[in-house]
Amino acid sequence: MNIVFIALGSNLNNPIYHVEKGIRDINHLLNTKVLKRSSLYKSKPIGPQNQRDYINAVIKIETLQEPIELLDSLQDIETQHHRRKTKRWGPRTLDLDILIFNELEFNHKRLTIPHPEMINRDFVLIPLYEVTNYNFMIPKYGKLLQYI
Ligand code: ROI
Repeated sequence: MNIVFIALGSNLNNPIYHVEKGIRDINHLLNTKVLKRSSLYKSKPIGPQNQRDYINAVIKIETLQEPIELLDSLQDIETQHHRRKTKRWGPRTLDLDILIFNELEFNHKRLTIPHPEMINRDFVLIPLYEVTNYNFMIPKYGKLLQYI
């Protein structure tokens, strides 16, 4: 079984609905189960400010899917939520990012694991702290972030 952390974010058309439905959609993926979820967090947009506040959450899942397979599954869910590829850092109905995948370091043109920006984003780290009780490891940062 793979243990994976995923960040969810939305700031369009009832963002709470999209994040909650996104969690249920992930739980329904083949060979995948949501083990734990964070609360919902509301935050100001990082990046361009002329967009609405975001709702963010992080979940912990177990899955038999491999990284690119899981990426395809998550992109299918984003598409079902009418995610449109607009401008970079623009508003979105649902954004699903793979943060950590076991202890894997993975570099592929479509996907980098651990997520290269996660360490800079409070809207990812704070829900991740909640889900893990501060007890997690980001592979390329060794155990520096394993607090307890
Ligand atoms: N800002 C916040 N607060 N939450 C997000 O999920 C989010 N996602 C993004 C950018 C545009 C970087 N800003 C964000 O993709």
